[in-house]
Amino acid sequence: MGKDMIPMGSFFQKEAETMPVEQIKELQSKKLVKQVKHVYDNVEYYRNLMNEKGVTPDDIKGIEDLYKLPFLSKADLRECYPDGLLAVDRKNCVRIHSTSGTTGKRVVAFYTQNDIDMWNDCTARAIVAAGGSDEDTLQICYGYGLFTGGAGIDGGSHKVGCLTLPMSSGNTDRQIQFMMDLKSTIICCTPSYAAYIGETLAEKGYKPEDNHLKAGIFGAEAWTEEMRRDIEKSLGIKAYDIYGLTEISGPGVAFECCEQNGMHINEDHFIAEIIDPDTGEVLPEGSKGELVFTALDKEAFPLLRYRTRDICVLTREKCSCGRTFVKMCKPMGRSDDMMIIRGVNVFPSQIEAVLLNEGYAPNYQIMVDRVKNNDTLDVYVEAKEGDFSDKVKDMARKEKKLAGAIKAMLGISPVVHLVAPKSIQRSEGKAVRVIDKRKRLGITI
Ligand code: DLL
Repeated sequence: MGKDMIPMGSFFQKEAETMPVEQIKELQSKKLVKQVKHVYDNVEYYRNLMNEKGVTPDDIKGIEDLYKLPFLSKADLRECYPDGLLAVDRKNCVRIHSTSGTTGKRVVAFYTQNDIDMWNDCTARAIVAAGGSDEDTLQICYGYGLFTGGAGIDGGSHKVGCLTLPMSSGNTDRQIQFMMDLKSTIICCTPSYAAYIGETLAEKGYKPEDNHLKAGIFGAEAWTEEMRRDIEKSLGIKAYDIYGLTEISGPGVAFECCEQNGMHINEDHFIAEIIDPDTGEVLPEGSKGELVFTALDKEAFPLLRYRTRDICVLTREKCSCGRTFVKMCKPMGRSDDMMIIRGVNVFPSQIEAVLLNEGYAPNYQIMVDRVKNNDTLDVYVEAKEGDFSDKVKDMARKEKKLAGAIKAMLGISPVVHLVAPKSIQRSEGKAVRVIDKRKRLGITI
């Protein structure tokens, strides 16, 4: 069974995507002035931050003044939970999405219909850049629901006119059956799930050329070039990276083109900056630092200078695809302690909160690894005095209960190991709470 060639050089919105850089900057300046006024007038929290810094909307005449604005961080978003940063009437909002958050406080992002349209344009651009068109059958195995992956790609797929298979995540046998029977040509999921599907196909005796896939759009977690090669080989496809975060909309803030060497940021909608994570100083293009986004068109949840905590480099070199948007490299790590495990954002403090809640002392260690392309999460916790009984069944029951409580908080299941009191090494400095063995594979988030 042959595979169709991917038509290259297509754009979803050519005029915007190939706009000369000077024009992009002019457009950003114009939008920024308007957006700052919108936020100042409608978001009391940010107005107060601006007032504290002594900045008014009149001080912002264009992108050259961006540095004057205060940053927003995840801590601000938590403080404003659930709707303290909402800039429009609730009746004008049509959707929310949310990330997992520490100690139960999630980040809740609101969207108006215009926000959804703009976001869908972004994911449509990513699909077309990966060779997608209305000839394609696009299988979405990102989770649908509060997570932005499923709904975000779905909206773009409809805009492009693909036949959309809204599979959501999991149930690999069904994914494979639909992929084969409905002749999916593009698959969208986390890279680790793509690798797992590839392995499962091989186990079932399928060769890469037996499926109809030509491309995959993978993101939401870190992946390496080696992983890209493995996935491309096992599925017989071209694998493209896609980046985004709930706070700024979702997938599609940036996406890869045929060059497959960095993601174009949709600069007509978002301004990207790189800052020194310690000092907040804006760094020149090409420097490694923390990625900061300003959303120029969002109505409901318009974040200005949001610190992503993702460490990365921006480059603006001429790209053979014709797009003029600046490129971000694959995120190289984080400036906070967030981990992404099976596509879910996890903070050690969330696990600690559960342990304390269940009456355990905060003596624990979290071990993360990737085995056969699946992330594993093991939590070692010191049993309470008197907990240690000879009855293995009792211990297993307690471990299961703790694992259930952690799953309820994170949405993913850990394996809990109760260990002898005082057996977890005490540290004289900062406790080493997390051992992330995925680093040996080059995975840094
Ligand atoms: O992960 C949105 C998304 C869905 C992106 C589907 C791509 C595909 P959050 O759950 O809010 O949103 O997590 C955002 O995930 O700050 C990065 O640390 C990480 N991340 C997202 N995409 C990539 C990627 C979605 N391509 C956080 N490579 C971000 C590495 C990524 N890390």
